[in-house]
Amino acid sequence: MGKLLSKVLKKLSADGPKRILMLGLDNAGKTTILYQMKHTEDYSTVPTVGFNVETISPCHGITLTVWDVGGQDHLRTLWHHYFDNVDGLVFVIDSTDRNRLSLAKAELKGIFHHDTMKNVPLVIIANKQDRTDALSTDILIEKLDLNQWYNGTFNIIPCCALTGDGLKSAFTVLAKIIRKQAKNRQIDVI
Ligand SMILES: Nc1nc2c(ncn2[C@@H]2O[C@H](COP(=O)(O)OP(=O)(O)O)[C@@H](O)[C@H]2O)c(=O)[nH]1
Ligand SMILES: [Mg+2]
Repeated sequence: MGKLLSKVLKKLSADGPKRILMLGLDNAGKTTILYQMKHTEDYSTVPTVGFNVETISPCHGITLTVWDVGGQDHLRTLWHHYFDNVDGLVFVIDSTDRNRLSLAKAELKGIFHHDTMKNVPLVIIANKQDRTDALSTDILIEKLDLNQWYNGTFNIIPCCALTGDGLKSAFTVLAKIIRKQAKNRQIDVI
């Protein structure tokens, strides 16, 4: 898994460095995903900046910044430091956490209220799909109301962070959207 993921990330940074944010409620599986990233070939850690913010560089040219959203309003004022020049957002959902789906939705919507985040490519990781009580991606789309409020194309990828299943797909999809958007921007300039 590590090598495949590493290849995807390398491709993603081929045309220049990329800043990716990975956000989600606590317990969604973000740290577990980071652990999977640490198995990539030339992983290196960048010193942690801020309070509960983890920043890693899983391969050359990629910076992945991670924090928990939800329930820590005093930290929100710091978010804008990380919302500039973001190339992609990975939002991690615990597919078994029915009680907090509406909170996850509110947090995700809140992120896109920030001006600098409005057109940032989004991939949602529907994590913990190994569990029998996990909701399907179709149900999650419905519960998160994505068709109602999200303007761009969203992608929701079933994953299991414990095994790494689905992570390669998630980052491949993210890379594709980022590349497509960059191309469109070039066309706009021409
Ligand atoms: N069954 C299952 N458990 C998971 C999965 N991903 C994470 N977990 C567990 O969920 C808990 C929270 O994970 P963690 O990565 O710390 O979440 P974070 O708070 O978002 O960083 C831990 O006990 C993980 O072992 C998964 O895909 N399947
Ligand atoms: Mg964590």
